[in-house]
Amino acid sequence: MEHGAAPVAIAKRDRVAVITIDQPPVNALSTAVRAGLLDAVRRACADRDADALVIACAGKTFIAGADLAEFERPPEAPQLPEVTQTIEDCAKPVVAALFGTALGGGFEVALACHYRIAAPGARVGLPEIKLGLLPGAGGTQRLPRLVGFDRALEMIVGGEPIAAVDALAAGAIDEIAGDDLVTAAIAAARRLAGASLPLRRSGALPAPAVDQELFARARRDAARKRRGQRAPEAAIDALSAAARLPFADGLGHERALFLELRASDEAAALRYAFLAEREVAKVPELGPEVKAREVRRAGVIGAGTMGAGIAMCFANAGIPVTLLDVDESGLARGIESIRRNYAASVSRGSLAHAAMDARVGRIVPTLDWNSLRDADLVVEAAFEDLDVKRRVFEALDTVAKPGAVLATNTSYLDVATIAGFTSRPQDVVGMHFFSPANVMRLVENVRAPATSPAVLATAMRVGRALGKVAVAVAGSDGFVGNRMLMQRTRETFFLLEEGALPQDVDRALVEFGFAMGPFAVADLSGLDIGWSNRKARAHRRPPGMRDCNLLDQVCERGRLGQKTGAGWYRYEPGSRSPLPDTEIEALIVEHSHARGIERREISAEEIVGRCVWSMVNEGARILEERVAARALDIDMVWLHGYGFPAWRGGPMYHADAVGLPVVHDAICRYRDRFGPDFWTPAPLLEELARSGGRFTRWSRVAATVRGPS
Ligand code: 3H9
Repeated sequence: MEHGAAPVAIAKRDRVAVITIDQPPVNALSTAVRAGLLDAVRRACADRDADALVIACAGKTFIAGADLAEFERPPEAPQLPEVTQTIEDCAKPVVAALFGTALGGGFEVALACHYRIAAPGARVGLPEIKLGLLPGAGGTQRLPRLVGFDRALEMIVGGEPIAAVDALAAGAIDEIAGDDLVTAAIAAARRLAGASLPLRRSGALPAPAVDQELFARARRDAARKRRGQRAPEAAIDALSAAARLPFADGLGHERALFLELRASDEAAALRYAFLAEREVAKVPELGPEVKAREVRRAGVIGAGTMGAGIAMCFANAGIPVTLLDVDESGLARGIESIRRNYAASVSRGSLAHAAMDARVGRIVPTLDWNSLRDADLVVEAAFEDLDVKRRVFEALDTVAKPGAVLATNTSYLDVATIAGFTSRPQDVVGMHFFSPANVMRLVENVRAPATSPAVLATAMRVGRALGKVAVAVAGSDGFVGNRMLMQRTRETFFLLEEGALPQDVDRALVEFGFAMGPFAVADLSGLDIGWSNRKARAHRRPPGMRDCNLLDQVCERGRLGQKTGAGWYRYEPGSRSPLPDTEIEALIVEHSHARGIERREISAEEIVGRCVWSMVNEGARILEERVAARALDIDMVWLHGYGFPAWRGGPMYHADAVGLPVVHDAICRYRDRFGPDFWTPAPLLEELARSGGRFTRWSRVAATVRGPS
């Protein structure tokens, strides 16, 4: 084998130069790969003993895109557009052999080839938008010439990869290979070399005719669905340039937009979010010596909405699960809701009938505690009451096999107390799923002081196996997510009594980037949850501390949210659209009056500042108290469990980006105005603001999880 600049090699088979990229883990296009590929293509083009070229990859995937690690530096030569243009201009046929995930710059390399052949399981796509970018090596110009503008818009602005069969049907690839991809690619290359037809160069194809209204519609959609982000609009601009301009000019336009986005705050935040999603799985205190336990069978206790959703997660991941309830009709309702849920996916076309049957078949309903004997992990999702938890864990302790992981889905109760109901606290861990559990990606894995490292490691691995973003946290009231949420919720109520209305608060936070405002979300999930939580904590409120009881007043009127047709908003029958309600306005105004508060105009800036900085201040305490090990753990909780806009990175990243001195000053101003009870800056925030530090760069020597393994 003849080697180009490492990590790209050329081998000759049947007078075809097979260029193989070998850059683990995903063959990303680092500077070395781009240089090696460019050199290899040039040499193979000039090689008299080669009639054609194949571009292939070693490892588990074709090139998965540009190397994200290089984005913190200015672009280095050779840049990808030069590589793709050299490929397209090659006088000999160039065939791309695609497998795994050919994404971003990787798929752009393939689009510049003269022929694309894919393994049956391959997926291809241009997901740059998810990183705040657009395809920057000809993707916006070549793809529409192959598949049309409708499809190109869908793939580039949507960013979802598509399966090889769909890519073939759309015209994005030319062939699906049988068994041996590289052999099939060589055969295709030989065929093209032997044919007298001119090579099909994507860039030389005419741009299909398109109605400009398509782009106008796409802009309107993007403004609605991806509010506040620049990348979708830029991608649509680049695509519309493909319709208007000659190919070379379109490329120039695309490149200028790409470079603008590459340097944007939005792209930096999304890159952080991408890498943090991977980093979060690597718990600092779990060294390589800690081995997770095998989980082949699971159990779930409680067939309510939460338990049924958790059982579905196991079934979806191929893990058989026993679903136990103590009440026969409750169990039947749970199973019925599972069936309904799956049937809805089948009718939407997102799940095959056979897959539904297989999943339902993995869930075994039972009323008998002994059925949990074989489970390697049991998740308790019973009623949120310490006495109920006691009964469940005492019973579980008598039936679960030795070494089984016993998890509680509690959202507020103390995991250590629950662990104390068993004779094996080292095996008890919190696994806090979010509702609906089969949809929401977040799981907070809560370690109590006695939880063994192997048990935490098992919860982390199971979370990942279920397709979740699992975040390791320590026991604390509300863990990470709800503890920070309590701060924000308090401020939203204070804002109401000071002068805002629910729609003002919601609008400001939606403008900030949340998918929904907090009052609309509360109506959706039901106000009674927050109400009972509030009642349960009433005794903890120090006398004389400011408290707003508007939630009690709304709930006492029977307004419990969408399910009762009214909550913070009103709802027309059969509709889920929140409508501002004069009754609520009157109630709030009356409340302010009764408390002697003079209502005032409150700016969106103040609403966002008080909501977000109160969370960040609590986040700083969460770090100090080691409830979360890193700022990225907190950010992942908020991105995946609470709809914090990914393009702002997460609350802690966002605070860093705004500047900690600015955040600290804002909190001090609120303290001067509203008093120190809720607005004393956390010591860690003070220290970092003073020293020029950042939450996302801050770390301490990791604590180790105590207890036997
Ligand atoms: C682009 O291409 C712009 C162009 O238009 C440029 C034009 C000029 N770079 O996800 P996994 C690492 S933008 C560097 O756990 P999976 C990842 O961090 C890019 N590293 O595996 C992890 O590292 P570690 C467009 C990368 O099997 C390891 O690989 N491309 C990159 O579940 C395994 O990753 C994309 O947006 C990268 N590009 O999923 C694709 N990608 O082991 C982004 C991954 O240290 N990548 N790593 O934790 C993905 O979607 C998934 O990683 C992929 C594999 C589907 C490929």
